[in-house]
Amino acid sequence: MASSASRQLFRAATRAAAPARRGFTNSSSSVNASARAAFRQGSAGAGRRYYSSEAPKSGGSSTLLWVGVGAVGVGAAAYYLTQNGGAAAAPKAFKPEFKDYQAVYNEIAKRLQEHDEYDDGSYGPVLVRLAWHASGTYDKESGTGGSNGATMRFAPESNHGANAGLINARNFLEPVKAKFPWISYSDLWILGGVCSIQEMMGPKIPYRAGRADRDFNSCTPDGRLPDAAQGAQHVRNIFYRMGFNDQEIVALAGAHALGRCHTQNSGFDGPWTFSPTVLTNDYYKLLLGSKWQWRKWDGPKQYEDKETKTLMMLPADMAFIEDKTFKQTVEKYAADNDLFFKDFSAVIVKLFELGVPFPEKTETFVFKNLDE
Ligand code: HIF
Repeated sequence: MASSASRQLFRAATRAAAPARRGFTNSSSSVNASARAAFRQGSAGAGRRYYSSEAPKSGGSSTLLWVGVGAVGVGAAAYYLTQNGGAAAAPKAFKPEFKDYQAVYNEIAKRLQEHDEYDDGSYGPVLVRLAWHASGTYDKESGTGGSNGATMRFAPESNHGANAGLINARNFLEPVKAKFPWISYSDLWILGGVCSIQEMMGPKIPYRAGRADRDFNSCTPDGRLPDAAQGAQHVRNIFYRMGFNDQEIVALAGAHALGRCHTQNSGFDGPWTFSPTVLTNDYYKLLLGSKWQWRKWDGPKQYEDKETKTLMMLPADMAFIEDKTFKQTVEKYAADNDLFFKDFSAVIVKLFELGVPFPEKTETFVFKNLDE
């Protein structure tokens, strides 16, 4: 099948990219070259340019479904308490420790490996997007939104256009929630993002637990997440509202090295890099180093790279080189992957913790990767 051939080639490209990243210097052009070769071969052979995506297994999530799942969660927690003391003994509150969160991390990482049939061979990118969309609703003025609540389980937030396709990520994490019912959905979704970044060869992402789930009354209004069709001013408005500065916005943007756009979700189509399941600074390198032109198609306005026509940029991505201030930071990260990793780790932690009222002295965990 065309789609599975292209997926396998992506995985080959991913493997080719992996060792080079470990001993990273300042250039991964050889990585790019081999990944590009594999990718091109795939496109030619497959007769389609780039898709590996399948239609999502089920459509939008309904409130009912998620309320149902929530009830299962509560039931499981009750079961857990019964098994661990029961009603007769004074119920001892279960206080999860580092090892318990590491066990959840390991379970997610194992599932990532087992379910490599999805998209380009990994649920990682869509899990990162879930963690970001859960967090990116934050408004620093009102203190509303953010990752504390996991309100995307409910309509109307689950049906917001920007969240299309994230049902795949939420469903992927359901068996993990069932196995570890003590973890809140809000902590689990962020842990899913942390685990995915680390397992996709990104930097360590320090993690703090303590988010509490909320009900649909805390759903944020539509329109808090960025509109990909707009430019620098819009991107600034959205991220300034969360409390980020220009350097931090550009450091975050490197996450678009991961994953792809899907016509069935956003209307846009294609990946940003040749190795969409490995985090590198390739997003910045390609943004600066490739020639970009409008794609001629009957979809929304997006760019394609002139050379291979297999990669894409959104109008909002292009803002990072159209705007002079943004562009200077893009140049820094394109030249130095270690600097990108350092700044990316710091800023994604900030994003994932927006609006979470951690008690003082909340412990910070740094998880071991599955292969460590
Ligand atoms: Fe994305 N992003 N994002 N994004 N994003 C998409 C996919 C991913 C924007 C738009 C889109 C960030 C910022 C912005 C990821 C991670 C991050 C898609 C495609 C769109 C349209 C969805 C689909 O069709 O399935 C815009 C306009 C942003 C402001 C510049 C963050 C910095 C880059 C904050 C970020 O971390 C990831 C990962 C994906 C891939 C998801 C997938 O399913 O593969």
